[in-house]
Amino acid sequence: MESILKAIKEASIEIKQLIETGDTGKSTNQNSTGDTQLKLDIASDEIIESYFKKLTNVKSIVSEEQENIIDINENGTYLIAYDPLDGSSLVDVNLSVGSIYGIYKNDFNGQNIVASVYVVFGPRVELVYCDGKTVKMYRLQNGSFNYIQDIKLQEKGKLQAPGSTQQCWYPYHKAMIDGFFNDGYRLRYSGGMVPDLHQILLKGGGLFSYPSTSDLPKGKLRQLFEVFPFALTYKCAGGQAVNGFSDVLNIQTTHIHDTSPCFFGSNYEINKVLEVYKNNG
Ligand code: FDP
Repeated sequence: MESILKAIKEASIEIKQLIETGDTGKSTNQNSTGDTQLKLDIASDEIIESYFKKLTNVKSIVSEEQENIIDINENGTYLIAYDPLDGSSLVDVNLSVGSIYGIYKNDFNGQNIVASVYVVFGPRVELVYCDGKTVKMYRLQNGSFNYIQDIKLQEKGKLQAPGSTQQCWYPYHKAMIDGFFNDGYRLRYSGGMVPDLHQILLKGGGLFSYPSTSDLPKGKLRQLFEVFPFALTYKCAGGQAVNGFSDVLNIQTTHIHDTSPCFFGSNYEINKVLEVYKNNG
């Protein structure tokens, strides 16, 4: 695992430079979910792939930007699913973006995720590593990632980040979100999953939701690259991650680009979600 972490750190330093100086324009390609790829998406993907291809303990990798799994070493132990530059359309307005990595054993499935990493590229570059037990944050300072703190959620927070558009929310979901606001929760939604979830983790708690909607009944966020890595992180930080009804890591993935409704948060908010969805979903 050390070598994977080292590769992610080195790739992140290159991606930071790319974000600072690279072309934020669109490419002519689409990824498998139909999003037009930005030149930054493709370039970040190439950087990460080149680092992972050098590792003997990696069996295969799959990127959100690519159609298929790439096999690397038949005898490798780890399978890595990654989103090279999540929220890349925010770079041109100079908001924070991030990379997300899920590290699996045996196959790409929620039950088999063993570690996760995300990197936030904001005013500072921070890397959060979850080894399946604890959640540790590192900050890029003078060219190296230094340990800053362990991350632990409180039982209840004060923030909420509600994804998608109200037009497409089901009435019970809207009532739940309104209920949190009526209880004094503050809106914190940048449109970048990585900084939005990072904020809730560092401010002690709250709720990030990307539900099933009338236009996207299976949600928008991808299980392997986005949902499962953050689910592991939130669970190990003392919170929960659910699909509305149960632990999101118990979902069976049938295709590498499958999506799922998802809710990440501290215990109080997630228990409320489970209660509302049990009675309505
Ligand atoms: P984006 O499409 O800009 O890449 O990964 C998808 C994502 O961003 C997340 O980072 C973000 O949380 C979400 O989509 C935002 O979607 P909505 O605008 O539908 O809320």
